[in-house]
Amino acid sequence: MLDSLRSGLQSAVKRLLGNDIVDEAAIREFVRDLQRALIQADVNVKLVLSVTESVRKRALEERPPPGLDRKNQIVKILYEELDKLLGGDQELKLERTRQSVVVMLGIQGSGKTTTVGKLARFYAKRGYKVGVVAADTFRPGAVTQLRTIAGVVGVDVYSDEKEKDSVKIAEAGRRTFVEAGKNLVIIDTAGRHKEEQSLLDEMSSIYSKVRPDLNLLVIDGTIGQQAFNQAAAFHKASPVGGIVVTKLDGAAKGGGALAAVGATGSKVFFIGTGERVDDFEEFSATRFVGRLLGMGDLKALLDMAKQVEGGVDQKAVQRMMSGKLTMDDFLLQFEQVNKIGSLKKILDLIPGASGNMKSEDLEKAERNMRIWKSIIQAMTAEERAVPEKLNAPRVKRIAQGSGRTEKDVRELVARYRQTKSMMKSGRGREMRQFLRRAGGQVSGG
Ligand SMILES: Nc1nc2c(ncn2[C@@H]2O[C@H](COP(=O)(O)OP(=O)(O)OP(=O)(O)O)[C@@H](O)[C@H]2O)c(=O)[nH]1
Ligand SMILES: [Mg+2]
Repeated sequence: MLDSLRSGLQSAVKRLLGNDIVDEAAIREFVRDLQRALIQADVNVKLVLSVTESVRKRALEERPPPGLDRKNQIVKILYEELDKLLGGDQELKLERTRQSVVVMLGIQGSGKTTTVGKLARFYAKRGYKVGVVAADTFRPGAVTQLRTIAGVVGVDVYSDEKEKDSVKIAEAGRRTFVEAGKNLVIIDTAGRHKEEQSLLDEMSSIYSKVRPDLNLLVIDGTIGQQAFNQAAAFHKASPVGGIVVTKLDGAAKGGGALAAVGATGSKVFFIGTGERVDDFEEFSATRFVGRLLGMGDLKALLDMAKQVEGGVDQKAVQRMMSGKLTMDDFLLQFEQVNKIGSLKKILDLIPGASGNMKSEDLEKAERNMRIWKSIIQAMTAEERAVPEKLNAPRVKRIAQGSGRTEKDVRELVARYRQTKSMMKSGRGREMRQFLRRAGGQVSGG
């Protein structure tokens, strides 16, 4: 996805990091590389200039915080500015305890009907009872298309092919599904062009009659910076509560579309990355930029640096860097993670893991963390210091003492071993570098 933008940004960063000293000339060159990459992705020129000017100014003026060198500081600045350009982090809140109604808007072919299916799948998987309404009376075969997609996803469809008034269908569909106890009703509408006043009128009437919780605008990512005008025009006709940018798979101009939408102040909640119902992701600018820059770990590192500043146990750091790891160190790592708020940031430190975490996995990881903590607390001081001593009878005793199963205990031991060998191997390099910086004067590793 967005391969050319990614490679453009990454080569700019690589060139910056390759400089021995970062002086004004190096920063100027970096800014020019950035401009080239962003303009190629069809980001609006004014936006490009404003974002790169901020990067340049901050790179020259700001001093790196303790634990971060100048080059990494500049990458961090880029990260923050791109994150801001794309609108930061936001999540769509459709409570499962309520009955939410969503109306899809968007011009012909933007991907509304496909997105109805993707959204239905997304929420059905999370336990929502979803119903979709075929209120497109404009396109021949629209009902059949929606029925096919709904069949794949396994959600109910409301349609009425004798009724020609889309507003009436939308109203009736909404009523039917609300009465049936659905907690998410998604209404598919006709493709409409902003010039076609009759269709804009239809959209306003659907909005005023149906009173949806959310008007979700679908924009084709291949149109690039044009997305700005499209989003603005729709918003004028009917209040847009959120945006889905589709076709970001292979869309060279996708970056431009995302930036343009960010500039309208509307929130991008989801992106479409292919034709299949699963080619769909929640959009988080922070994660997205991390992926673009190929360093999903950066934010986690920065957060950790902030958290542990001044509060590092030097001895523990030294032990960990030498490849020795007691259960207490292991627990300390967990607690560090707890303080930061989520295990995700640690996982992001591991190259290849960034951005791939599903929230189910995350919940599982956090649950494990609670279990392991109680297990470690049931160990003796000796067992914590030398976990190699954990034989079968000890495992049994610890399981009983902590109220967990022996399997849980064995899992913890296995995970401890893995972590320990990771600390020693190349994959632990980021972690060791981080620890070294956080630990200041500590050497080795
Ligand atoms: N590659 C790719 N294709 C997509 C994506 N989303 C939709 N499409 C394709 O775009 C085309 C149009 O999608 P539809 O969902 O029918 O668009 P629509 O907005 O409902 O169109 P109208 O009902 O005519 O207004 C279809 O061929 C979809 O398969 C996406 O994220 N990636
Ligand atoms: Mg359609």
